[in-house]
Amino acid sequence: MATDHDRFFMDIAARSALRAIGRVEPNPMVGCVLSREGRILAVGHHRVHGELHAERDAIASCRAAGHDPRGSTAHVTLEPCNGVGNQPPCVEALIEAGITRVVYAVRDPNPAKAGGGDRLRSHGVIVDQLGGHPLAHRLSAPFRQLLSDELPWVTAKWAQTIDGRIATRDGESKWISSPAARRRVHRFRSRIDAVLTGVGTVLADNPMLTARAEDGARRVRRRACRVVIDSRLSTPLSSALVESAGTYRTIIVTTPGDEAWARRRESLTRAGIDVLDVPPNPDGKADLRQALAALARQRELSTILVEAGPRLLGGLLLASLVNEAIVHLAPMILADEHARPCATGREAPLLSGASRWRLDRVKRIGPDVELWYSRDDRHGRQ
Ligand code: AOF
Ligand code: ZN
Repeated sequence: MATDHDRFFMDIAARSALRAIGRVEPNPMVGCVLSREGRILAVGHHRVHGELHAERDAIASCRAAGHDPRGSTAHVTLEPCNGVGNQPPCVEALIEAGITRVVYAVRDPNPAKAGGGDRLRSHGVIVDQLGGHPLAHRLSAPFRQLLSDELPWVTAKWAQTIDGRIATRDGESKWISSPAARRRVHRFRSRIDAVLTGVGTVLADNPMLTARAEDGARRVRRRACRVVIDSRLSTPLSSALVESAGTYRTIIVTTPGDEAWARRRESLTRAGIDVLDVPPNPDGKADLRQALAALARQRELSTILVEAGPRLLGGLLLASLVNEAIVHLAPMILADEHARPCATGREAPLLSGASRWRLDRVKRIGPDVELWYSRDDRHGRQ
């Protein structure tokens, strides 16, 4: 039976795991706490893709601190693995180390690694599952979605005024959020596989979409690939994105068109753009679900940050393709009904037609507020 103590140790394991965000994907982030008689002996996590798993990391630091892990309890955010991959099975490490009880939060959905709980039990280890731990769930949610739906984990980000607008009626949006909030966005970009936007944003803002470590102190971890959804291939060869395609990997997702389209495709390819063709939707535009599936399957992009205008974001939201939203709320009011909202694309006369989101985190950043939401699937997908 899992207790309040178990929840406390699991919190620590989960927060430790989160430190590796952007370094282990597409695999799950995993954390592990070793304790004995309620006292922590060691904390470990899976730090880098393909390297030591959380359990072995915790056991190693336990020994390095001069403690014998024998007779201790392991709290792990994911069921310990039971199969060989880049790493040997964690169940063997736990048994060899003499761990007597294992508490895990989420079952390992990976068929090649599953069954760790039962294997431990067959060796006399007490095994409990601690359910309902949102952060532990979040750590492996992108991995589970990739396995089950073959879709990347999509986070949408936008900055809005108090009255919910992301730009003026003329499209002016520089700047709604403060420099501190924008620096956070740049840091976030260094933790994901791709930044995705629409051709509308490219034409309006001519963005670079790169991860600048603006504070200079923090090392950029991943260089997010830039992705533009551009069904007709209207991205100008003179855009900042195309001109820097030799330096920063850039993908344009499109759908097959006429001869002029084919010529533009050729020029973009020559300019160093990776052009990805996907089938059209009924409106003749690149189908968004197919686009994301192709980015995951053919380009191995498993985490995507969307920084797009209202139509593309609306399209992704309406197709239930957005998992999380990060909203920067700035102390400004436009009070103009033609100012741009974050998402458009349908008529929703009834509140019952609204999709539901859960507020996971609130953080004050200078004059702004950062809000983290995740899609609440308990109310059904919308
Ligand atoms: C654990 N503890 O810390 C992690 C686990 O290629 P490998 O060997 O690194 O295996 C990756 C798979 O192992 C991953 O997809 C997931 O099923 C599991 N991750 N398991 O017991 C860990 N990171
Ligand atoms: Zn493992």
